[in-house]
Amino acid sequence: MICNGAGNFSIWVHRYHRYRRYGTQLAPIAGSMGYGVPAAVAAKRLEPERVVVAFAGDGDFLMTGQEFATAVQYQLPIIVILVDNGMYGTIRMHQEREFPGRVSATELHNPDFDAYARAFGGFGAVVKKTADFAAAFHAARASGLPSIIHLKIDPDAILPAATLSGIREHALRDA
Ligand SMILES: Cc1ncc(C[n+]2csc(CCOP(=O)(O)OP(=O)(O)O)c2C)c(N)n1
Ligand SMILES: [Mg+2]
Repeated sequence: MICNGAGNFSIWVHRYHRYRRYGTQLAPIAGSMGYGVPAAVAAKRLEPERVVVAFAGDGDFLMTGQEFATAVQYQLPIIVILVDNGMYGTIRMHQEREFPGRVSATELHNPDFDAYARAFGGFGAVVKKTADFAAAFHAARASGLPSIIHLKIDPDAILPAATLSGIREHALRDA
């Protein structure tokens, strides 16, 4: 089961993952941030035999990430894939498009999310290169613990087919 909150990080999931079975997607129609992690906790509690993965942005996770404690308390080995670009990327994208170069209140100063997972009694790993992802995912599954895989991504990678710097350049050209 795949769960997600709201933010540009979720676009990759929706664009590249094909949901093949009923009951495999938990996502907020209203676009509310913070939905994915608590949804994963509930899903794993109801369906303990299934693999439950929550995709979260850094901003998204910080809204309800304390529910990781509930996963540990009830021994629910969810896997959170935390996509960290150091910002509210969606909002920054709109800022660059409408007011190129005028960045306002969209940067985030994040904790060490893999250490956060371990502090709660879960499993945490950092991934900085795509090639390292599979091993981290297998280690998370093998741990049997609630897990956070902390992806440090290039902040310029704002959409599958556009960069933040490209959006800014385009907006400056049109201005
Ligand atoms: C509860 C809530 N507050 C605010 C918003 C508006 N909003 C949509 S996406 C977004 C930023 C998402 O940031 P992040 O989770 O880091 O994902 P990114 O876009 O960087 O991938 C905001 C503030 C929202 N959708 N839901
Ligand atoms: Mg972000």
